[in-house]
Order: sequence, then structure tokens, then C-alpha cells
Amino acid sequence: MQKNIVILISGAGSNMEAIVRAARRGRWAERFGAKVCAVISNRPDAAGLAGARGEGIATEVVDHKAYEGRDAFDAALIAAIDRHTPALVVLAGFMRILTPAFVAHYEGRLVNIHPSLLPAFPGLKTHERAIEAGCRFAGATVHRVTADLDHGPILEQAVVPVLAGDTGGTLAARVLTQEHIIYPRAVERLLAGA
Ligand code: NHR
Ligand code: GAR
Repeated sequence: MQKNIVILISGAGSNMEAIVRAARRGRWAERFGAKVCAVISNRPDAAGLAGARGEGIATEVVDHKAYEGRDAFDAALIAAIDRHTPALVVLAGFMRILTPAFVAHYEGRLVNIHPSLLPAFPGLKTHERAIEAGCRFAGATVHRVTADLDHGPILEQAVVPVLAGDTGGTLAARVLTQEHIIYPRAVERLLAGA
């Protein structure tokens, strides 16, 4: 059975790129019948859209500003995603909170990477908050998405040190290098059924 992967982005798309590269290098098509078949952004100006096109992947924009409310946006997003009959929907720097109806529609197929060591620091501005709290370690978490924001079952985590003089930006960059390792690994494990 063909396992289609749809990736949702809002920005640079470096996690999306890491997954696309891992799919190629790890021969996901041959081993799991899996391929990244579409990248969808809620922001028309997301830099990751050009990256995806450069990889030969179909792209689409579902601009949340064009919809009256979250229910209408999520319905349009579901329509765009379901054209690809995905086995897996991967949030990669996707910045819109999803409605319970959306989450229920993709139950068991929806994963996210969050730039903190969950359950610490769900939500936004995670790096600044970790520094402010005096944390010695920070990191990233791949988790299943549930209606309860950033609280789904944990699939993978990576830890990095918080260094003296870190800003949100320097810490984010250190965490991001680890995201690029654990996100492809988590997706590969899901495809392998492990
Ligand atoms: N949706 C559900 N239901 N559950 C989760 O666990 C989700 C989710 C949607 C996105 C990613 C998450 C993150 O990893 C994610 C997890 C956006 C916001 C947010 O507040 C919070 C968490 C995450 C993503 N977004 C604002 C909103 O009003 C908009 C912010 C912006 O556009 O910059 O949707 O951190
Ligand atoms: C990543 O650090 C990701 O964990 C984070 O945004 C960055 C996206 O980078 N996600 C969130 O903050 C979700 N609210 P990318 O576009 O280069 O993958």
C-alpha cells in the first residue's frame, strides 16, 4: 500500500527538508512505499514552499487569512490534504492551532515537532521561556497531535545544553540541528510500524 506523507509548514521548512532528504537517503519509497507527496503552507510567503518545489514536490497554500474563523480554515485544509489520501500528516513548523474536528479527522496519522522538552513549555516563545526559567537543558519533542495543544504522546526527544549568554536565537539554532535528526527518525519509525 502506498503511504503518502503530507507536510504542513508556515516558515523556513528546514524540518520538511530534513524529512525529504531522509526519505531519499533512506529509500523510504522502496522500503515502506512512502513518499512526501505534498507540502502545504498557511502562509503564501513561507520560504519552505520554494524549497519543496526545488525537490519536485507539489505545493499548495491554504491562507488562513482568507477564511472566516478556524472551522472554515481547517475544513479547507482538510480538503487540500485529503486530495493526497495521506497515511501521515506531519506538522513541521506549522503555526496554526488546529481544531478538535481536524485532529479527530487525522487521529493516529498526525504528528508535530515542538521546540521544547515537553511537557515543559508548550505553546510559543519556548526558547526565551526556558532561558528565563534558568533551565540548564532544552531540546525538542516529536509527539502525536491531540486536541490538547502540545500534550500528545511523546515519540522522540533530543536534549541540548543551555549555554551562558544564550539568547532565544542561539538556543533555537542549537535545538533546530537536533530537530533535523529526531524528526526524520520518528517518521521513519512510524512508517516501519515500530
Ligand atoms: N493543534 C492541536 N490541536 N494540537 C497540537 O498539539 C498542535 C496544534 C497545532 C500546531 C504546533 C505547536 C508547536 O509545536 C501545533 C501543535 C502554533 C501555536 C499558536 O499559538 C501554538 C503551538 C503550536 C503552533 N499559534 C497561533 C494561533 O492562534 C498563531 C501564531 C502565529 O501565527 O505565529 O493559532 O509549538
Ligand atoms: C522549528 O524549530 C519548530 O520546532 C518550530 O518552528 C521551527 C520551524 O522551523 N515549531 C514551532 O514553533 C511550532 N509552533 P522550520 O520551518 O525550519 O522547520
